Amino acid sequence: VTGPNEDQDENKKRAALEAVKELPPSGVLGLGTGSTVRFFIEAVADLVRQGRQFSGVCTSEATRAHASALGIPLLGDDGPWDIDVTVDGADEFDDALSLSKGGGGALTREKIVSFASKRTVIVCDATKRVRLLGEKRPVAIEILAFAHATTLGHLGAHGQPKLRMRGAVPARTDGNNLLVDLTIAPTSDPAALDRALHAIPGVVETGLFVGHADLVIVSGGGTVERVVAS
Ligand code: A5P
Repeated sequence: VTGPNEDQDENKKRAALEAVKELPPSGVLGLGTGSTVRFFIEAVADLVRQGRQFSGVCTSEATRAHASALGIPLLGDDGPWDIDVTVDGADEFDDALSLSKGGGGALTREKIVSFASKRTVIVCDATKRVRLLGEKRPVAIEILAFAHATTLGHLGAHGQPKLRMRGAVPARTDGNNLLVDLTIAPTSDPAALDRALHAIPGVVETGLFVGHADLVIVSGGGTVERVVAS
């Protein structure tokens, strides 16, 4: 039986496996978070079993649990690290390779690890490609729990903010903060929006990644495309 979800999973896997070609012979890898990167982490574990000398820096506790169970040597969370390449997923990307991330709530650690990396490679299926960020998905924002209702009010100047819930209680990040999903008017200037959101006290980090991605590997319609910034 095939269905849309299976196709999407197949595309996620194709993109993730293509990213293996971007790895150095050995070195430090930033390990992203999400359902697409899971396939990449499995491929790295296979390489480690074959004797390749990789160690990983994790962008979430979920990734740490997965990578550690598969036997990938992992570095601690404190840094500093000398990361050769980070491979991560995205919720949306545009032609300039600006990204919207954080659907899984790991945006802050993801941004720190990407910023500390020589290269960042994004892997995704074709549903993540947009003309303007904000077209399909709200922008994820990590905020402090303290005064969160006040922070939500300020975020309201930029769109419709919604506190992310997990059942009856607010969702918590690995840093024990809260998450907001901000529905915005699709933007051609995500850098300006990122700056404006950062100016609000209580905002820890945003899911807008501008100038982070060096390469997006996108799979869909029977092909795997490598997109670099236009
Ligand atoms: C995690 O918080 C996110 O930034 C993920 O990288 C992003 O949501 C992509 O996840 P999927 O690969 O599961 O779509």
